[in-house]
Amino acid sequence: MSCALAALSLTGGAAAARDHAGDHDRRMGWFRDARFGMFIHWGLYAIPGGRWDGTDVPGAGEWILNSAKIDPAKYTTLQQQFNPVEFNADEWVRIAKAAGQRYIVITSKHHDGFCLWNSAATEFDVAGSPFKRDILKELASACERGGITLCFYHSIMDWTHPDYLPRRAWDPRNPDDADLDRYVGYMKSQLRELISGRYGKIVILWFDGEWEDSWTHERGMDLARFVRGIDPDIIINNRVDKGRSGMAGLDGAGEWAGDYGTPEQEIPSTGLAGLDLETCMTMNGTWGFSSADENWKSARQLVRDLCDIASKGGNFLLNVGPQSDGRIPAASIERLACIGVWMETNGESIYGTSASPFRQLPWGRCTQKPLPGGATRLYFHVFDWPSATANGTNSLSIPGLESAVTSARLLGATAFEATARRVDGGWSIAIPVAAPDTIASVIAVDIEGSSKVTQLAQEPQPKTSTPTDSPVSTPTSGPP
Ligand code: H79
Repeated sequence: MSCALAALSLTGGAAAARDHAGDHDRRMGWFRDARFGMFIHWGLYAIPGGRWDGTDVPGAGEWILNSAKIDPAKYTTLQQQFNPVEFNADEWVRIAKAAGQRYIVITSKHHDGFCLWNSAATEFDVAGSPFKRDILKELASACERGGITLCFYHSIMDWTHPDYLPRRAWDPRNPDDADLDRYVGYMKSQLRELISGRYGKIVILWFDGEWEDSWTHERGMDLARFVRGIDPDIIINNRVDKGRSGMAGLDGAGEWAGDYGTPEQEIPSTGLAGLDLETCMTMNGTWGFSSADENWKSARQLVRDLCDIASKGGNFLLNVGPQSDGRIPAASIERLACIGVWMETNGESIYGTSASPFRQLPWGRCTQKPLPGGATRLYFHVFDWPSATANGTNSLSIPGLESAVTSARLLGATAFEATARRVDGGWSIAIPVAAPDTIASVIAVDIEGSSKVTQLAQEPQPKTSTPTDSPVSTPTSGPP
């Protein structure tokens, strides 16, 4: 297995939402601890896998109905081909756990309207396919067995439902018969099926496809209220409402429904005080399976993205797009396994941490965690390991750290004793000549009290890419 493949760096605007309805901090405690999850985009679109009528449709995975301007009546016939005989929910859960992921967010329904569970409200579901099995039920059982938290992505936009509006421009159905209020009733009855206990406790409802004009702030507020009426503890992302601006997904100023912001394919340049966020990202360029898309990010870059996001106080929701036979692509499994090896040693620098107190560090990132008795542990993620001196010693300088260091330790390298000394303008930590981990070596530094840093906290940081990373363009998904 190779862990040093091509890389991608992403930085961008911040994203968030304010919703302190009910007990926001209590329901977000789990989220802030979890930090790393698996996104799963799976549905009928895995069958064409980005190809339609014999040609690759650029950028198309889960968006193929839209990208290739397919008549919904034709698209829905894919249901009769849906038979993923290799689907094994326990295997998916094993892959997520081995990567160090604490939760799964799976598409109960994407924009195409196809439902991965046996829904009483529609025939356009897995029960009406040759496969018949309730995928969400099997995944819920596997998650329970494996100790993984299950969450659902549910699209507001629906390209095939007879009552959803607006229709795609090429959709030949007469829109006069459609009734959006009736569609909302349909969606609510489906959400009730999904979050009333049949699939265990669903921790996050992840809405999407809210940006069309037909979806209003009032509808968003009403839907959030409806969901909380069924489960007051459920976490809801900001896309239930209109409170995002573009892919950065933030309008921190407004009073929008939703517990957290959802930057898509972006890592905010800073964290935002009081606003939770979760960056969702693909490993190649598409969310749904695409046979032609080999533009994979390296495991190294993905680990660094995880560190970068954690240093902003956010979660990382990393996507897989299973194939039409039910298997997660081998390239994704490989990368997740590499990340898992890194997490095995260094996971404590990610889980349950909060944002960096440093405005910028020249060689990497930082997270922090309170220790009992009021002390603090800082975790330094060193991407660019310093060069050793001619006499064979090496040191890492931590500019701006004013707090008194009480101990320093290299994660995964028990033989080496890291020592710290105060220097002008910060601290210097004695470190080994060679980096213990070529992806990111982590140094845990305990300090007295809470962190005191002379730089201002949380201002823009440089990109995460290093000279050896080959630049690739930011992947986007969706309408061309
Ligand atoms: O499910 C995956 C994608 O299929 C879905 N979100 C991820 C998690 C997605 N839906 N749409 N897109 C991605 C791209 C949409 C982009 C735009 Fe827009 C819609 C551009 C203009 C309207 C986003 C929303 C930016 C501005 C408003």
